[in-house]
Amino acid sequence: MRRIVFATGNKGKMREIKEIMSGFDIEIVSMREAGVEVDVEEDGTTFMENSFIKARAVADKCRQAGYTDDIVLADDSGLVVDALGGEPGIYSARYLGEDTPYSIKNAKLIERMEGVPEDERSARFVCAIACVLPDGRELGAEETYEGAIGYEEKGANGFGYDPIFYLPDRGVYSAELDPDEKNRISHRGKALVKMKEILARELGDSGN
Ligand code: ITT
Repeated sequence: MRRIVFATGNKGKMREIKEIMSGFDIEIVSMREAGVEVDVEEDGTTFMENSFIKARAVADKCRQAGYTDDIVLADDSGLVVDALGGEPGIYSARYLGEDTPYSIKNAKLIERMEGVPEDERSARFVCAIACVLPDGRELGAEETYEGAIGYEEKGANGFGYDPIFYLPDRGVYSAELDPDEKNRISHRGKALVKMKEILARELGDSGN
């Protein structure tokens, strides 16, 4: 049976990816579950470039391991804060150090936003999904999740920067949303649905 190998080592992302793709009738495994884990240097200059760097590296590893029929997907994502010139952007995972707890990264961002007025606190999560098909064809999809940087950490759901990502229209923080609700409106949820549609067209079936 054809399966999708997801080129991510991030547990929060993988949990969401499995939730979002639970309605897709195809087996989804992480690169760890597939035994094709790689740690590549993400030296691209955009989310999409980095996403393809990860997807190609894992696709190569899959082919070497004899998995010639696997579809490989990767997610490169991050938080873009307008008042900080787009930081942390593609460096979101590496911001203040890869292993630094998010409580510290989040506190630092709130501190850097001190004095920034309400209407200049806009921010967005960006998610670029890269796909490498068994025949080498490459497909990409990118989406955003719009919000603002809040004044405190709130909520226990999600991961990473969700506790400081405020949704002005809803009056809640992203980490306060039910997982299903976040997945319905998030950068990752929307980019994966878009990729599903692209894949269905490319593979010439319903994608289900
Ligand atoms: P992989 O490369 O193995 O997938 P990573 O954590 O290094 O894992 P990225 O380079 O794409 O992944 O970095 C994305 C970072 O952006 C992630 O570690 C979070 O800090 C942040 N991020 C992305 N999506 C998020 C979301 O939905 N909620 C909160 N933070 C998010």
